[in-house]
Amino acid sequence: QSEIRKELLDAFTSAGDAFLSGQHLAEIIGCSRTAVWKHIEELRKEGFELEAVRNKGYRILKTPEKVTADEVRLGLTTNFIGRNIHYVESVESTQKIAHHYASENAPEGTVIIAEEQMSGRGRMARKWHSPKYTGIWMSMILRPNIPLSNAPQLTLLAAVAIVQAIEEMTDLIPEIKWPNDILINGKKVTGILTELQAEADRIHSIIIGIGINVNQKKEDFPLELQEIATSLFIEEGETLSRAELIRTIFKEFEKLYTLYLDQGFLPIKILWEGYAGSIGKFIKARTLNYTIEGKALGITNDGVLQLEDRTGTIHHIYSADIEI
Ligand code: BT5
Repeated sequence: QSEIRKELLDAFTSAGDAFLSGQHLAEIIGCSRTAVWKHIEELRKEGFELEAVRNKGYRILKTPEKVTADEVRLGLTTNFIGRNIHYVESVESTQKIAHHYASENAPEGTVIIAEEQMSGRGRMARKWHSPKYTGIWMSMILRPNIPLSNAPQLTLLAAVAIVQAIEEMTDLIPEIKWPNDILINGKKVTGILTELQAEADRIHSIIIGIGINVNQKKEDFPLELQEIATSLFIEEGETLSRAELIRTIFKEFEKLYTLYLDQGFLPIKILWEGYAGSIGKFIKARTLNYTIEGKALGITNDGVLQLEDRTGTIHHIYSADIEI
């Protein structure tokens, strides 16, 4: 947080319900009125509701809801997912912190939640845009006793849990795009990043990173994302409680994860296929080394994508970017 921002918030705190003029704010803080205005716009983007009245100035009507450990815990019904939460306002990447706690033997179900990520990451060193107070940026630590090769199944499991949670809280119909995207009306609303800590063939921990665009407005996305990304707010037209969505995801995730440990991937696979948009369609799978075009037949019992090309050969795709 910049010094100007801190002083601005302090000024509003001491003003209480009273209005503060732009001129007055500029004087207290010792910056230009343009700078004040710029910071007020920033606050609006972060979810502060400010009233502006001519000849009077500004006052804060509502502060953004946060997703602190306490806020998430109130109303939490799970037994182990999200029972241990590490909350941070601002962080490089929650994945990084989760790796740290995972190697310090944090209990299974520990979750790191941040209000903003300065260098949120996607797969293959891509960036994940994670602006303050508007989305869910979190990483979950799991310690399943499964072979290394089954780890990708947990990405699919997480996707099902998130879709179910979104359906529970909105009227939207999300669609899963293999392996790690959730789309609404063709635009990406969620990305999932699964990382591992393992020795030989033994999994020490799996870290599932979840990024969900919740309350962003279209202009909150950088230009290059505006056509491919969306938020629940944009699609539903209503602000959603991030804390409640997090709790709902924890609840759905714990149910599916318990089922998975008990019965294996099959029940998850059946649910996943019900939400997958691309099965039966012609798609392009782009991997690091080659691109295959064909019909997506489905996923195997291991969670691997099966693609049938024009010659009828069936390819097994372990990781790729999909174009529909
Ligand atoms: C992903 O990668 O979709 C995985 C994203 C995982 C983010 C979470 S947030 C919590 C945890 N901590 C982290 O640092 N990461 C995880 P991938 O399939 O590689 O997609 C990345 C691409 O999605 C980018 O290259 C952009 O095109 C696009 N993108 C970036 N930010 C986005 C956003 N907020 N919404 C939608 N699309 C976005």
